[in-house]
Parts: sequence; structure tokens; C-alpha cells
Amino acid sequence: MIIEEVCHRIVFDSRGNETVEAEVFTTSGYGSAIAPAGASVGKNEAVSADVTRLPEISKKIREELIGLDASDQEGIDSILREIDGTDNFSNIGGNFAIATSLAVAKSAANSLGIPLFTYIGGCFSSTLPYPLGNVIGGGAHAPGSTDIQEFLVIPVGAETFFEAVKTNVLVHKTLKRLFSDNNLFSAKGDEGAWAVQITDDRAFEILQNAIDEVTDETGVEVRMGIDVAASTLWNGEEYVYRNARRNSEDQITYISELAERYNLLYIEDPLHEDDYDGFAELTSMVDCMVCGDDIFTTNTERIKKGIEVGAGNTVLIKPNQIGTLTDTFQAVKLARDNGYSVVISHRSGETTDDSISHLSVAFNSELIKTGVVGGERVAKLNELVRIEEMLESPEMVSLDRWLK
Ligand code: 2PG
Ligand code: MG
Repeated sequence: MIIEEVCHRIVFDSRGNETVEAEVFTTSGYGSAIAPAGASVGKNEAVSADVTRLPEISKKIREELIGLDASDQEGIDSILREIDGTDNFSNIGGNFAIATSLAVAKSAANSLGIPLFTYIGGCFSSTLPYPLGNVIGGGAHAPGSTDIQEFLVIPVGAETFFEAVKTNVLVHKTLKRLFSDNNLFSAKGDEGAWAVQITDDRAFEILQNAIDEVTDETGVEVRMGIDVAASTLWNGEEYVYRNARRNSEDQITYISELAERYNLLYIEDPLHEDDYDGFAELTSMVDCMVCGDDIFTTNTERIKKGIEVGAGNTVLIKPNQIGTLTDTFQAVKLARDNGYSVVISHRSGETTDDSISHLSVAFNSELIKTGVVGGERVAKLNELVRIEEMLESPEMVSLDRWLK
């Protein structure tokens, strides 16, 4: 499977922003991938290059990759790093790097005639993640709505991936009715979550009602989670909410109280991206998943530091935060080897690219964060429905560690 051609083009993402698509042709196969983009971007993430530099960047990549074996993922990813020459892809761009890296993997899988999840994870990859669905959102994804960026649901009682998606959808639909019953106007944020002009307290309350209704109706247990995206609330001294200001200690107390009151299963970015000690303190106080997104940025150096101090117990994995599939794999491996759970995640700016669905199965991840509705979110969920059907004996991943 020698690489014969590599091309890049500019396409559009779900926010209408321009992004990069890469295509890789081998002697016997083809793969393509598109880079997503975030709105609440961690300051340690790989940097995206301006897409207008496409001719120059594409030429550099093409010249180095043509003639190589597409199955040498590590070798190709290290060449991408060499062409770039910086730590954070600030030369050729993390967007060009990740699209190319994933397209190479897809072309290799296609050359072998096997699905991407089997190519990456091997023949024993057969567990499906639970979908972590964003149902009410604000922050950088819907200014004017809630302060907490994402109110999430996890259908822990679902026995199949299909049932899990159906349950999340039902919560999303139920919320629409509850908002309207309460004379609240609801629109949708960047990830298809409801954007409503309500306080965080009210959002928790209405979401709890929606979950209770859905569980009564379906018998499926649903748990709540949040992505505070606390770096976006942090002004350098305090967390600034619309009707409150909290210093670090107050923030830790506040989040731990929320965890208790709403029986949270999942808390992402409760503290700002440099507060390793705060993360560690909160992690020791609660017994749910405490997940690092902006703090870790899928970066092994940063995850290592987290492991050393006990910051978090779960890692959010976003391939475009780090720039290559090999780096993504290493982040997952480091997290796993140290007892951290793994959540594969979309970005708020997405396309119909479904690579992360395959990665979630290949990496045996506990959760996949994708949103609940909208073509670019459903593309990931539908691909997992197909994968579930494709597998001989599909099973949902075990969340026993987190369920009491
Ligand atoms: C997050 C993500 C995805 P963004 O903060 O976890 O929900 O948002 O892609 O804007 O960083
Ligand atoms: Mg986040």
C-alpha cells in the first residue's frame, strides 16, 4: 500500500468555517479525513494553520509522503512532525496534520479491506462506548444561554448503542417540550444542544425533570454530566458567572456540591486549564469521572503531570488537539496505563467525518462525546450504529467502575 497521491482541499464545517480535507491514494486503496475545530480552545492545543496557505503546506506534505507505505503510521506521523519542526504544529498547522494523519490510516485500512476500527484496534475491538450527549448548552457555544458550557446525559442503563442513542434523543426532545411548557424560548447552540436564557440552576432542574420522565417511560437509567469549560469563565483571579464570582476554593466547593445534588457521573474541566492542584483536590472529593480537556489537550506531557499530582481520573481525547493519530494513541495508552478512563470527543465545529466513531471502538473508550442531533453529530452516532451491527458479538463497554 504505497502512497501514490496526497491532496488537500478547503471545505466547510458545521459553523460554516473553512477547514481542511485530506485525501490519500495508495496503490490499492483510498482514505479521506476532515479536520474539526473548537470554539473553547485550550491554549496548549496544536495550532491551526490559515487554510489560505493550502498550496504551500499541501506541497510540502505531498512531497514527503508520496512513495511511503501507508501502513507505517508512526513513521508517517513522525515525518509530519519533522516537516513542521515545532512542538505545537504552528508551522504546517494541526488541522493539516490531523486530516493527513487520519486520511493515511483510512487509506491503509481501505487497502486491507477492513474497517478503520479493526485496523487500529485489532480483531478484539468489540465494545461500544456510551454516547455522552450534550442537551443544554451555553458558554462559548451559545453566548447568552447558561454559564456552564454543556449539560450532558449518559444513558447508563441502555443495553445497546442503538438504545443508548434513542434514549439521549428522547431526553433532547423532552427538554424541548418542557421549555415550551415553561414559556421559555429555546434555540440550538453549536453542537445542537438547547440554548435557553436560564440560569444554570434552572437548567439542572429542568434537565432532572426530563431525565426522570424519560426513565419512567423507558426504564433506562440516565445520568447527568457537565462540561464547565472553566477556562472560559476564569479571569485570572476568579470564575465569573453571570450572578456569582467564585475563587478557586469556592469553585471546588460549588462543583462538589453540584456533584452531590445531581448525582453527576461526569465532570469536565471544572477548573481552569493550569489548575492541576485544584483538579487534584476536586478529584479526591468526588467519586465520579473528573475529565480533563483544556488542561490535558491530548498531550502526553500534560497528562503525565496530571497523573503525578492526581489531577482528574479521565482524559478527553480530541485528535486535532495534538495533530496526529500516533500522538492520540500515545495519549490514550498513557491514560489507560495509569488507570484513567478515556472519552473520545468531537469539536464544536464538525463535519460528517466519522473517524472518532472508529477511534472510540478501537481505543475501547468508555464514552464518546458527539452531541445528540444535527447531521455532523448524527454522522458519528450512525456510524457506531453500523459498527454495532457489523460486530459479531457487540457489547457496551463496562462502566461498573463508575456506577454505584
Ligand atoms: C469541549 C468541546 C466539545 P470545543 O469543550 O469539550 O464539546 O468544545 O470544540 O469548542 O472546544
Ligand atoms: Mg470541554
